[in-house]
Amino acid sequence: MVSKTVRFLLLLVVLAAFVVPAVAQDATPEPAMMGVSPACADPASLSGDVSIGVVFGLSGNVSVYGLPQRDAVQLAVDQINEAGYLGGATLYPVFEDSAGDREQAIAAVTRLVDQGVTAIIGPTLSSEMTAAGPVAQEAGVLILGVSNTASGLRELLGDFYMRASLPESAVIPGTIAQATESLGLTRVGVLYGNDNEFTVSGYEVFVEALDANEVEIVGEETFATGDVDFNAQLTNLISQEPDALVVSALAAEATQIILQARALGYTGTIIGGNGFNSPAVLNQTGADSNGLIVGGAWNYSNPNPSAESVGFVTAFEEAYGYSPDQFAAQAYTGTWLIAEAIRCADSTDSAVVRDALLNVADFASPLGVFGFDEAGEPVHEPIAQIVVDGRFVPLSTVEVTPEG
Ligand code: 1QQ
Repeated sequence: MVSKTVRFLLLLVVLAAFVVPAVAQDATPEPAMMGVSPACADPASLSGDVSIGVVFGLSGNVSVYGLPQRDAVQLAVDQINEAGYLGGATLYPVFEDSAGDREQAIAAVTRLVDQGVTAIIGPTLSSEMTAAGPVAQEAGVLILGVSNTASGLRELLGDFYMRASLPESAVIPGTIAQATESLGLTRVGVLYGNDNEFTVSGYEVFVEALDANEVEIVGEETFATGDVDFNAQLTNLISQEPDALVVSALAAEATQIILQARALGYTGTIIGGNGFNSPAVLNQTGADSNGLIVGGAWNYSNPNPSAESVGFVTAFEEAYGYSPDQFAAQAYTGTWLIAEAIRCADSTDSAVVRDALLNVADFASPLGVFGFDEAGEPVHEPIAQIVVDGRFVPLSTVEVTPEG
């Protein structure tokens, strides 16, 4: 005989079976941590510390990118080790500061290679990577860019170079097409830094994209890294009454260009390259950056974030008390990619890990579903963004007018 109480409990259990899934579906999705790849079993051969080098610009102007990158790598490492993702081994990051400087990047990568690290993440800038990448290539050590966006780096550096960061050539064409359509651009002025691999490459990609969209370039001006006065160049460009200013610059120069263009009375649209992608640029320019259009690999306000993006944001904010930016999302993803490759390789041999990384496909990440093409370049969806009230939001979610 089943007692009345037991029957009531059974009824509750049966009801719960129907009710719980319905509630779970309606609730905000649980923040997901990056998952174990079904492609690879638990690694059997790994043990002890698996060292990886991490080279970012942690001081000087470039630190607006490097500090969030460092925090993101540390968060990923903590999660990877907590999850026992490398089986019996612990991922051990060795951090180095390259300060945005080519020579310091070479010195940092040389130290890490000499220590026998399995892989290196960074350095931050394409200019640093162009200088330091050959050291890793020569030594046969996998070096993974997580913020390099200049074109052709793998062709230039060799097959131990890979990146988790979409090159500008994968981001800018869509941004220019979308901006051209929503703003009706026909004539623009172009300004770029002519002494840096990233700013020059970004400029070339902009020119090609503008050409493809039949937007006329009514003036071109240049500057050098470290310049602080852009009034002459901006005055020339603004006198042409362009529909937009298109700028390829790193954060320090980007900030001054925005402020000085507005001070000269320019109220039109500014379209920036990846260097503009830092919240620091927006904080330092305030209302002057409203209407700024920048393509990116990740956006905090994406209306349809992946579960991994939600999980990443939650964990990052909890750990550090500030919100992650695109550079943090890429560095976090890159660290998980390295862990995935070491796990799947079940080896700390850099060449074996490099081959495993090339094979990573359909990897669920905060950047979206991530993989590599035949050329070893990263593949995932980019996102065009516009600055509204001091924050980057997806351009597709905003009605824009030529005056921003
Ligand atoms: C590069 C970049 C910079 C903006 C990274 C911070 O894209 O140097 O390639």
